[in-house]
Amino acid sequence: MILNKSQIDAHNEKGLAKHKKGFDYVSGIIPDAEGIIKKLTDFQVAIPSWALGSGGTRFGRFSGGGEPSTLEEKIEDIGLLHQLNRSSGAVSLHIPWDIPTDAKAIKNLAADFDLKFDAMNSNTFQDQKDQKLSYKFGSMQHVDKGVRQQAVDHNIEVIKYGQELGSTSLTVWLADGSSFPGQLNFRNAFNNTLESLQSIYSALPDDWKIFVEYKAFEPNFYSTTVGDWGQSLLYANKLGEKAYTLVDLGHHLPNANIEQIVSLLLNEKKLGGFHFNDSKYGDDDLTVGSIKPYQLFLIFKELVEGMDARGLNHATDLGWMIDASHNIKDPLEDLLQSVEAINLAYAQALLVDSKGLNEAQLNNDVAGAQEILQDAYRTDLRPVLAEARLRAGAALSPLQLFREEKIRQQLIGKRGEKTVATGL
Ligand code: RM4
Ligand code: MN
Ligand code: MN
Repeated sequence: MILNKSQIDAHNEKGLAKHKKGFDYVSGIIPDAEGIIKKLTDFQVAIPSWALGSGGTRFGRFSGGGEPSTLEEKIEDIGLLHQLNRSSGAVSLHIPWDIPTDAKAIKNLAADFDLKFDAMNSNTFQDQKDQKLSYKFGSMQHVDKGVRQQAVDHNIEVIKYGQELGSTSLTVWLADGSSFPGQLNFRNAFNNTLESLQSIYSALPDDWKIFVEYKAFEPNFYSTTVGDWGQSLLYANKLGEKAYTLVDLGHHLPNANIEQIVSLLLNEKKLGGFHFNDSKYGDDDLTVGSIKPYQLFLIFKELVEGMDARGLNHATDLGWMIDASHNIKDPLEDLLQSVEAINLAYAQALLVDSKGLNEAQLNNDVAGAQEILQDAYRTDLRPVLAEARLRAGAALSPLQLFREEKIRQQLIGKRGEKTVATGL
């Protein structure tokens, strides 16, 4: 599915007068709308190949129809998203859910849609059909060296796929841990995992990064071997300078101060990448910004401040990915909403009066500091986002255009009601 330029233009034409009023107003009251537009245009969020179909829970899965059943179709869907918002210019692949059997053809297809390949994701949390040894009791932590080696080999294979596609990072998320007290020797599990990660690290190409993702619980419910940012940071520090921590917003215990974690990881030069989603309870993988938009803004405020303090490029120096699951929404609509929420929080963070905030902090002006943050958060920057899209040739309202053009109905017509995408 691909839209014609004329379809986008017609949609934009219809909304232009109203948009212009909103944009003129907001660009008149904020200091640097042009600067924000420039940064938004550069900022791209990778779409995970495993999130283009309906997700599910262990109780059931309700397919919405028209789901992509091949990697090619998934890339087409991401291409469509990118056409609609010009902010989703990258793909993040999960192996073996999405093996690029003909890497050259896949790379060319992605390039046709102006898409790059972001971090590659390995999978040692499920047993595959023809797999020799089981991950039931873990992968890199396993008491059996053979299982650990199998997990290492898989990750090295994932790196190879990534090299063929032009990716430069590997994300490792482990389900390793234990479900009952006494099941595991914590120190041995940690040391086995470290040793396995070291073997992968030594196979990592020079220009690659490895991201160690942590998660508090699930599927194991008593302990997790990379359970929090402290453990991830331990691994990353021991591995070396190409190793970083990856923060997935849904992987903390309730009420964790994620913005503080982000700030300190940046300070330690160890924040590598991000998985965006939102949650009420645990790893809910809901639409970004749907539950705690203020928290998302506070996280971006720390990201912007921390990256600026170190002279990092916002768009390229960290890996930005969505990691969500769509159980009841149309996956493409859900992803459009997530990208919009990310861009909005980013723009709000760029608006923060950092000089004023610094002064307020130095003067212990607590109320003043809050005013500065909330002033940025409560300024409606949606017209600035829309203006950035308009200038980039995307849609003023991507979701509306998706509906106007009846894209899901067309996809169902093409692919059928019963297709099922690989992934969660
Ligand atoms: C995990 C974690 C990983 C993702 C898998 C599918 O909870 O978030 O990043 O690859 O789910
Ligand atoms: Mn994740
Ligand atoms: Mn997760």
